[in-house]
Amino acid sequence: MLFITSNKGKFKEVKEVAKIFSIEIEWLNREYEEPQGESLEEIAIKSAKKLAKEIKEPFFIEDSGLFIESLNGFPGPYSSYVFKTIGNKGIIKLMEGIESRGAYFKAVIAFFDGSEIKTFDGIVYGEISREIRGGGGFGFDPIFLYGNRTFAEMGDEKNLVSHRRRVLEKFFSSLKKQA
Ligand code: ITT
Repeated sequence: MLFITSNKGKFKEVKEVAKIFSIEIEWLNREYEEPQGESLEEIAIKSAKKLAKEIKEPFFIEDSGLFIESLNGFPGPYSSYVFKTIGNKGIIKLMEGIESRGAYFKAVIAFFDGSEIKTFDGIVYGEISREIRGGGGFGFDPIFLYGNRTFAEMGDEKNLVSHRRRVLEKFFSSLKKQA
């Protein structure tokens, strides 16, 4: 199964979960333009439709975001841009003095089966930490607390509970049912 992403950390996690389901993943390391949209679903579907014009075999993409509850879901669908601009330090700064720190990661998969596009989602709840912690993972992992550790401190354990793990379980189970 072809997985299109420019994010190496994502690919690594997807490959590990795929192994459990005995699914072989082929990585197409390609950056595609993400259209703006209200939701991750909308963005993922639009991106998959565009890619399906060129790529005729089945593939999937995965769009994720960090949603901070006291910031009304920011950065959400803008996570990639916000990570590149203000990064983890910027988020910690934005959250200074805010006591309510609830946040979640959401991942949406858009799967093109050769004729149609289907979507799946996965969510994990946690909190925004007060400082950057841990050397593992990628992206916002060093500021996302799951229990008393950040995802960046959890090593391989992140991949047992993450939004990505959850969306992949739904997606891979549906593939197995069809096979
Ligand atoms: P592709 O679109 O090429 O797959 P991307 O890095 O642009 O790669 P997203 O748009 O889905 O991926 O990701 C939005 C942002 O959220 C980006 O800055 C990621 O680093 C971050 N992110 C996604 N999944 C994450 C995770 O599991 N842990 C921490 N940060 C994550």
